Order: sequence, then C-alpha cells, then structure tokens
Amino acid sequence: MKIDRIELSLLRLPYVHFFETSFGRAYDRTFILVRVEADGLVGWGECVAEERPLYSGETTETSWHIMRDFLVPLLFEKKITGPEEFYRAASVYRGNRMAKAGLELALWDLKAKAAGLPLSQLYGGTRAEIEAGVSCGIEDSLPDLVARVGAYLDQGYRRIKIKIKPGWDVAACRAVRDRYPDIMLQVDANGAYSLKDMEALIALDDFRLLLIEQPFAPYDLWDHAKLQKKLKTPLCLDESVLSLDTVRAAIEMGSCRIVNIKVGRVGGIVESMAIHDLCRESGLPVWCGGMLESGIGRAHNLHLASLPNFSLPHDLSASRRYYREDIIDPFIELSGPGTIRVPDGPGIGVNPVASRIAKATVRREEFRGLP
Ligand code: OSB
Ligand code: MG
Repeated sequence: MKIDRIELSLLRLPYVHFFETSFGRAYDRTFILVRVEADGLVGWGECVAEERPLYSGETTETSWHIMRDFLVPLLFEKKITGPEEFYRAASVYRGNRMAKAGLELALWDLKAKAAGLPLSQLYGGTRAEIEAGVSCGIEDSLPDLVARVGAYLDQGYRRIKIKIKPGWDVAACRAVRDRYPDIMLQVDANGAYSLKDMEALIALDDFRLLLIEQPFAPYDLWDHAKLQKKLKTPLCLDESVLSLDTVRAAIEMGSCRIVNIKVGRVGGIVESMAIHDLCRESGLPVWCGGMLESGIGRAHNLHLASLPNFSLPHDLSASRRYYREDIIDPFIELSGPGTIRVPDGPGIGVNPVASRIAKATVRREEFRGLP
C-alpha cells in the first residue's frame, strides 16, 4: 500500500443545543477531518482538538501545524502506511496527541478497509452493541436541566452524565435524583475543583453516582488519590489520562478506580488499547469518552468501545443528540433502549457525505508524496 494523498479540512458544525461545561458555553464545534488516499481506498480520521485550549493545550491550529509540518512529512518520507508503524515513528515528537491520533485513525480505517473488515474486528472487539450514554451540559436553571435529562430518558438513554462546577453540583445532583431516583447517573467537573472544595465533593457521595469524573486539574494525580480515600464513589480520570504511563501511576497511587479513554487525548488507538489492557489486568473498568465528535470520530469510538473491558456506559450518543446534519450516512441511531450497534461494514463502516462535508468546511489543504 502506498499513500497517494492526504487532505486536511477544518469544519465547523453547529450544535443542536448549546453545550456548557466548567470551561464555558459553546454553540458549535470546529475540528479537523483527515482523509488519506491509498491504492484507491480512502481512510478517514477526526482530530478532536478544539478551537481554544481549554480542555487540552492542543487547538485546531496547533494540530494543523503539527500534522502539516511534522506528521504528514514523516509519513511520506518514511513511506509509512500502517497505523502501528506510524505510532512508533510519530513517538519521536512529544505531546500533540490529538494531532497524532487524527492521522493514526485514518490509517486504521485504511488498514481495515484493505482487509475488508470492520475496525472492531481488527481491534479484537467482542461486542456488536455498546451501552450509550448522554453528557448533559450546564443549563440556565435546574428545571431546564431536569427537563433535558427527561427528554434524553424519553429517547431511550439509560445513563446520564451531568456537568458540574462549583455552585452547580450538589443542587444539580439533588434536582435530577429527586425526579429520577433510579437512573444511572454520573458527574463530570472537567477539573474545576481544588482541595478547598473538599466539602462539596464529599457531599456528592450521597447521590449514588456511578462515578465522579476529573474533579481536579489534569496534572494532579496526588490530590485525586487523597480525595478517592475519602469517597465511596469511584473517581474516574479524563483530562489526567494522557498515556499508558499516567494510567499506571494513577493506579499505583490510587488516584481513580475507573478510567475514561479518549483516543484523541491519549494519542491514538495503539495507546488506547495498551491502556485498555493494563486496566483490565488491574481490575479497573474503562469507558469511552467523547469530544462531541462528528459521525466520523464517533464511528471510530464505537469500534474502540467494542473491546471487552469497555464495560461501563459511554459518552456515545446518536447523531441527532449533537448535530442536525451529521456528516455521515446513515446517521448513528439508538439500536435499542440505551444501546448503539457497532457498524459492521469495512473500516469505520459509515459513509462520509461529501456535500455535507463541503458545506461545513472553512479551510482545506492537500498534501502529496513524491512520485
Ligand atoms: O469532559 O468528557 C468531557 C465534550 C468536550 C470536551 C470534554 C468532554 C466532553 C463531553 C461530551 O462530555 C461527551 C460526548 O461527546 O458525548
Ligand atoms: Mg470529561
């Protein structure tokens, strides 16, 4: 296989409903689509870096720069075609994991299409359907939040995550729990707390939450370990989990009992699978986080989530939860109450729609290797 052409596109898609976290409110998403052509096949990846460096230090512009000036030349110069080979070669560059993952995903899609297999089969996935979940942003009022949770439950979702921040935490959990005493509920702070907020965090222990996600800053494995000792509820790390090594340290320190795996944040599928395997050996369940991906990134997540230790419900919802016009055909839908089927066609198993991609594209650049 020889890579003929790589195309990067910057897309902007409006959300169906604004999404507010402890970082602020967003009305749309800007992200980079990666399209790689080889031997008449096309592989697709999505780089989940956001426009502003809030969730991560990477942005759409840093990722574009790293892909254009370092990763794409590396691929062409070394005549790399396989995702594992790309992962090893790209590891000479530090950080920039979302940029690396965007390209690696496209190479995985190509590899699976060349083999005529769905990605999940290439990964050793064991599930045909995964447990879906919805991540609910911060709303203008508690009644708005409860109404939104109710609407998602009516659509069939069975696990709800709510975003919290200081001042929107205990009351938000109480409002949802009072109305829905038995649902699977969890919270995500995106690192908005510090040790001085211990009291509010310990109060969350009373709401029978599945987990509390990333209360403290990303680098802060130590304070997470201190908090975990004081809680019955499992802590789950998101932003802190950058690599296999951080997961090993977190497990040894007791910083969490559950791990959220995001393929972009950890720098690709190879790293995600290594984290999955370590957590499995260590007795920690993992689940697949989301970055409000388009259908292309979400299809990739569905395949990853088919691995055996992805045993808690995921931040994986139907296309219409996010976008009115998702860029794939068919849309991702719930296949039963709270479940989504893993696509079973070759590669990502969903079809990108050129016209919708063109409509959402704000910039594009193509690269070709030497003949
Ligand atoms: O912290 O999990 C997060 C979206 C963007 C950035 C960070 C996060 C999220 C979500 C959305 O919670 C989950 C989804 O894609 O459904
Ligand atoms: Mg999170």
